Amino acid sequence: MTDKPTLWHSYPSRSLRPLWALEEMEIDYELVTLPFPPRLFQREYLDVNALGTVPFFRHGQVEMTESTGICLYLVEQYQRYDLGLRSGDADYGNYLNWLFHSDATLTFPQTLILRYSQFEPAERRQPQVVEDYRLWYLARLKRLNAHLLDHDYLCENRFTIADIAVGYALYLGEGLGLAGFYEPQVQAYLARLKARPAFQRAEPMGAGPDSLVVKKYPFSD
Ligand SMILES: N[C@@H](CCC(=O)N[C@@H](CS)C(=O)NCC(=O)O)C(=O)O
Repeated sequence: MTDKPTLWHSYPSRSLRPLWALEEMEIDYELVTLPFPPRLFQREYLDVNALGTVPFFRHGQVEMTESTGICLYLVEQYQRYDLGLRSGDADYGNYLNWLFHSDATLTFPQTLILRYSQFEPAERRQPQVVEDYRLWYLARLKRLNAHLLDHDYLCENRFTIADIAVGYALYLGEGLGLAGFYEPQVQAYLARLKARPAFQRAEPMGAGPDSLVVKKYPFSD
């Protein structure tokens, strides 16, 4: 495949994951930045991605909507196993597990926190849901807490897209004001990821004066 890939991205959404991966891999790509949520502020985006969600990714005939899946695609398609693992590698099961863990376990509770602390109109906010899922999220960090006691990274003790996937979940939690509840080894891991030049290039892309400002815990208005 020779075409340049195109990524549709909104600051500070999880489209940061493939953007960060593209920067790590130094792949030539096109970036389309959108206001958040594009479903409300850029209605014509629905013609590109009927879901209205970000990211959206196009590479030739390939179209993808899953941020971690796009990272995996980039590793495989560009043969960038310096940032990923092969199926024969001893840590491959862990690699897949962390990739899926990043959303199925770690961002899922945070979407409920976001929705019921700030995205819904005031009369539909649900402080009990917010508190329950704050505790749920922090409890679901248990596996990561244990792993990081004696590892600097998730797989083969080197940086891979599994760190991008899980690192974004931690960054989202930080945006929600929850990083103060992270164990010291998780705080140090997040700082290590954020210090990477590719993260520092990718993170501010698409940010502007009208960008979404995420309210932080305890979310008082
Ligand atoms: N599973 C998808 C989820 C995509 C998603 O829900 N993105 C959020 C931003 S983090 C979004 O676009 N929300 C806006 C909306 O639902 O309108 C992924 O990992 O990329």
